[in-house]
Amino acid sequence: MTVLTVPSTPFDDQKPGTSGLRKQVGVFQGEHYLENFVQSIFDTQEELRGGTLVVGGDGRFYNREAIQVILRMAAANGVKSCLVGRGGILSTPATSCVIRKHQTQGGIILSASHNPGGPNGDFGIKFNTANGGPAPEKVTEAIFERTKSVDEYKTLDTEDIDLDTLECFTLEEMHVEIIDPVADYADLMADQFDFDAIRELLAGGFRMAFDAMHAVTGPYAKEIIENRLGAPAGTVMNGTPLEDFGGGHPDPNLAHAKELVAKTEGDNGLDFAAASDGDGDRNMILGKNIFVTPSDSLAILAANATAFPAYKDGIPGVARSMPTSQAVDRVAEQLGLECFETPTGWKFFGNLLDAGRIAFCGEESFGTGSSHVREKDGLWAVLAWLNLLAVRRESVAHIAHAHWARFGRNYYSRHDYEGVEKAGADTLMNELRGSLDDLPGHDLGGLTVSYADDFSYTDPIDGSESLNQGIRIGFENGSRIVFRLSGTGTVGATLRVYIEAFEPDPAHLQLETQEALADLIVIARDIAHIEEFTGRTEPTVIT
Ligand code: VG1
Ligand code: CO
Repeated sequence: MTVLTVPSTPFDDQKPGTSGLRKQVGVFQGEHYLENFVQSIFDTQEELRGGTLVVGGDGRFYNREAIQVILRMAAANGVKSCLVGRGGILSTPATSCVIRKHQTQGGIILSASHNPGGPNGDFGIKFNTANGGPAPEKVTEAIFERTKSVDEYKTLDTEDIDLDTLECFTLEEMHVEIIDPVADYADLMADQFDFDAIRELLAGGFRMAFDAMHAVTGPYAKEIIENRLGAPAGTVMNGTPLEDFGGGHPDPNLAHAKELVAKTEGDNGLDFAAASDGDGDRNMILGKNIFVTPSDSLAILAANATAFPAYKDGIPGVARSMPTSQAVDRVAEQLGLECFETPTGWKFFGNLLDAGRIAFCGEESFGTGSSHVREKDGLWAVLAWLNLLAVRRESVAHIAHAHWARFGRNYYSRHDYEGVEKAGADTLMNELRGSLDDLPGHDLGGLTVSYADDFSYTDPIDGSESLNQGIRIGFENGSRIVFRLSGTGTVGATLRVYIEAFEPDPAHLQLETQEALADLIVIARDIAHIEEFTGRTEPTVIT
């Protein structure tokens, strides 16, 4: 084998964030940028030598070029075989599924998830370990350390391979198999849920839509929802993955999936609608005239776990990321389940899932999942809701209202201040951090602070510690405000403010969310001096 060793210079900005390394496309197109990061993966993940690697992405601009680069480098670095999604396509949860099913040594996912794509958009790369999950912090730190000194990379001088036919190739000594990106994942979904019951529901006049947002879930949703479950053709909207996601933000929320939301409104609104993001790991759940917050969705699915064939005997426990509302905590308490609060990012659920301590977990950022894979899974959540609706034969609104009546309601909203100046955002967080010690016992806007801290987490399985994961201010009445800076953006800084109020009174379960949270929103703005440090009077996006 003729391996080329190409000299390069290390970059100082290749630290993975909440979910992999994300940069504007132009940065990744820069000479040796992608190569240095990939070489750092091979240099630190020794089991890949002689092992099998899964490679795929969300189909965004630069996906195909990056895959060719990675395949050549994999061969030159002694990887024995690669499984590659046809057309370079593999959703994030499908990658996790393929790694686990074929027991590979890991996978590389090319995606910047919900960030816009296209030549002027973002690109990203992420390494998943043999359990199918995002690399834990000790792995991403080792990769980052290596990027600081890597000064050459190994590759081959070979032609591009054809990514579009289901065939096997060899790249020098490495075996490459182009696989159907959908088949293994669709089979896994059929094992998890009662497809017969869902088929019956869909055949009985139930009206739904799924918006793939021109991103990766189109082929998955068409195969599962239309072909296997029999929904009418056209149920899947925007179902062809495009390199620029049709110019939109492939982010399923009330701000970016307006067309879909409109279909659920009014007397003739659809019974059910859902959407997923760029790489297929997020989900948004809507019913007729109702939006189910991701935090509520997690709580409702956890409370109904035995409705799903894969969990008919119940679940051991649940977990949520710290800023996610405490709705699921109430379910865990009533049902006697273990409940964990982890830092933001799916990588923190991996150990708990592997150890069998939890089966369901979720994040407020439209992420929900279970132990069937080690990533959050958009279509899994959509199918879980369909399964639940098929079993209960009640509307989405009825299920949500009944849930609140039983467990109380956690009103919840996230306010994002996107693209603010980094220095101002850092000062805001530092000032706030500095004021925490004095807050407990104090009155803020008529509410008494019960605790104020900068969240830190010790993994209960391997003892690893993660500090500075976001500022929490909790009040005696159960309300909570959380502040943190995004770790996925590529321009400036994004301040996220998470606001939550608990309401047990059955007479107050139907308020409008922003109204129910109005007092807390003012407290949050004042205590953090948001206008002073960001120059903004209003958030960019409210979800
Ligand atoms: C955001 C979300 C976080 C999620 C992460 C990756 O991170 O808040 O909950 O795990 O995106 O999701 P941040 O650091 O920007 O708040 V995805 O679908 O972009 O892979
Ligand atoms: Co995503």
